[in-house]
Amino acid sequence: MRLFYAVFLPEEVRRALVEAQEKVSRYKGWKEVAPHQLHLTLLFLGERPEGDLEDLLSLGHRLGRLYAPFPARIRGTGYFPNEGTPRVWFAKAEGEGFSLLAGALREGVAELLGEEALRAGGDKPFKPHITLARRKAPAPRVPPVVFGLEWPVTEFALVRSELRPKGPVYTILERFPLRG
Ligand code: 2AM
Repeated sequence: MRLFYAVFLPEEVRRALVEAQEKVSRYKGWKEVAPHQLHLTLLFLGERPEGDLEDLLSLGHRLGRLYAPFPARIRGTGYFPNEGTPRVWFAKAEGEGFSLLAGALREGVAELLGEEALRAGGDKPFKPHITLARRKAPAPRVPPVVFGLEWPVTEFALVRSELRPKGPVYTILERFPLRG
């Protein structure tokens, strides 16, 4: 199972991001992420054996009990990579809780499944973002979009990703409410 931990977005935030996605929709080279799939990845785990699920679920619940809801903001957009040809156009997210949770998940996963389980996500520093579109063919950059979005993050989730010809399909396996 291809797995990751992520935060999904409330309807009003999603609506604003979908509006921004219209900026790239006329360029064939950009493929937008479907509205219901918009998310912020906390930790990408890659392919894991089904036997790991129990540990990953209990880690989620344990951290949910430990961490409190926190405020998040989105103010602008950016590209990965920033220089040269971009692959991903994203909305930049801010909120201390994202890094705290991502760090705690890394630590927890390493403890339960070994450092090896962190390898899939690579060793790039954690940059909280919501991918809005992926570049599949030559397409221009779009001017930055400015947002004034703020919302409370009240839960995160363990998500399964299935790679299909039309693009990945994400299924929430379990939600972990933040009640710390
Ligand atoms: P992205 O949106 O920036 O591509 C599911 O693939 C989620 O995990 C996506 O949000 C993706 O981020 C993230 N992710 C992080 N590292 C990844 C990796 N090495 N391969 C695939 N997805 C990764």
